Amino acid sequence: VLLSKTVHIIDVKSGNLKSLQNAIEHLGYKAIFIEDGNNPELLKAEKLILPGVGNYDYFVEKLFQKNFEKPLKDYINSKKPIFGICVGLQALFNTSEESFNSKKGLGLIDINVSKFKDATKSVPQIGWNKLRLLFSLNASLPSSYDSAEVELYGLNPNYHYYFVHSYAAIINDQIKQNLLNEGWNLGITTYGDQQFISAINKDNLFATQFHPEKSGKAGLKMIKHFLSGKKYTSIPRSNFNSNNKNLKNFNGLTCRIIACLDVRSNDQGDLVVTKGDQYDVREKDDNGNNVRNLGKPVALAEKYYKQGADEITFLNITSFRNSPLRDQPMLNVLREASKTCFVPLTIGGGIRDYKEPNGTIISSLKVAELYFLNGADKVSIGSDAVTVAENYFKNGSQGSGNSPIELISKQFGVQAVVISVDPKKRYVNSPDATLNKVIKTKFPGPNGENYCWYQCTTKGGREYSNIGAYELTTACEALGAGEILLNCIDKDGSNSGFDLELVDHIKKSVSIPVISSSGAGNPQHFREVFEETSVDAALGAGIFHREEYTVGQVKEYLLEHGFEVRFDNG
Ligand code: 1PR
Repeated sequence: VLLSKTVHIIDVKSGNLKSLQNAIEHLGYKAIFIEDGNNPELLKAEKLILPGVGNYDYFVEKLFQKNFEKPLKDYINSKKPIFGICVGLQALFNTSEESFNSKKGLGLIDINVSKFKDATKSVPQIGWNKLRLLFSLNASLPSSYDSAEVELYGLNPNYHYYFVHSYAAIINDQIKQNLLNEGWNLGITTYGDQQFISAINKDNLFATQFHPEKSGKAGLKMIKHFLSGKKYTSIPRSNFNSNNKNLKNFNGLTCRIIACLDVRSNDQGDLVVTKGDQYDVREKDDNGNNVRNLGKPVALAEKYYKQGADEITFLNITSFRNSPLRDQPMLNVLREASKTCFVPLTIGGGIRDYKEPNGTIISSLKVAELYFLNGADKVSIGSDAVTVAENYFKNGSQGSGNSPIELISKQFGVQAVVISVDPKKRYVNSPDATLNKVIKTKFPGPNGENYCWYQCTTKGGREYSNIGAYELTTACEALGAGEILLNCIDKDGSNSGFDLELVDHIKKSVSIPVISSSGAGNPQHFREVFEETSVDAALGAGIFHREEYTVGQVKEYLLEHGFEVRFDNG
């Protein structure tokens, strides 16, 4: 492979780099990973990427421990191109509020990273947002260009990019002006009432806060322009005025639509996508003998990616029966899907500690790491989260420090830990009928009960816990979870719409994003949940598997009704 077709990537084992490698290979380049700054291979680099996923402290500490400081600074001074992603961008600045012991970054740009305020918006920011490009007066834009018509490394203000972070280089107009005066080109994104640096560039140095390798075609285009050194291009004519300012978005984010694949082995031992009604996945017309088979996981994931799914979730729904370390087929699914689906992938099912038959303990952290290495961006914890939350309350609202939620979020960042909740609605006559938080429901129970709570279940609804969904999500947020995937057993497969009361109830319990799941039967149901609750994303399974609607049709419908959605362009 020609050196010009080679990209060196700094790897400090902080999260999913598989997708970045896949994106680079998809564009016809070869990726070489460098795990130590002393590796002489680094001196050969002509194009370097500094990808940072996860926790700032962990990332920066590893960068220094692995002797990258000097070679990185030398590389930057040599004027060869370098591109930082996410925490890789943050590491260029002075320091971050995320750092418990005030670890310093590379200090190349005089800015500090701080945490988003969560009073009026979900934190982390997870989803698809846009950016405005501001060019420094020193930028040598081609003279025929008007700066309003210029793309920077293919970045286009009309496209959406995938963001996932709690911390950012939050700035005001003064800092912005100073940076422009110092010769920096900036991409600025607004999240709620705060604006932050989403892209920054001067000379050979370029970095983005969002993940281009997870931003569909728009992101691939950016990577391609960076790799081929195409710094300034004019915005394609067809993109002008496509920016409809009156669309409703959520603090800047589009309506995020997730396609979910429940995966399990069928009786023949093949891994299939299945779908139940109230979690029963057996065929109804053959006396429940066969697991419903709706297709192959990788092929379906790719199909939904092409339809414009903003994210794809795989739930390994029988994982509690075996060890995921030997669950190679599921790892294969991720590896293959991440080669063609350039949006975030979540994997759930079996993220917990295991005892192997020979007595060896395999930690949940190890299991999660294996999934990240194979292309997952987030892991979703179901049954184990319930046990962890029960212990948290027994312990006087204290974590043990060793739970999967705490361990995984500490190493890989809170944004990588999703809690999958499988609640069942329980009716009661009065608010004090249970110790759990109760709501007044508009839909009285079979005996006229006007109140209900949502009981947590484990093992795919097979076992019940004493705690409610509200209590579970509160505890998990406190322990370091970054997002809630809110299913509902009563609604699952019913095509009757999301349980809006449940969504509302859980949104009140946390400030991390909540994904509503279970019950989507038509595009109106998606509109309803975005209109009537402050949900952050909505997930559908059966509606897409049965081919009643495509993801694209759901988005078209939302757009027609005034909601901002992302289409895969670039
Ligand atoms: O407990 O950490 O091993 O994780 C197991 C995971 O598998 C959990 O996330 C749990 O929700 C899921 N799961 C377990 N059993 C089932 C089952 O169906 N028998 N599926 C199951 C959960 C719910 C959603 C579904 C939505 C939308 N399925 O994934 O996709 O309800 O469906 P719809 O749009 O068709 O209504 P652990």
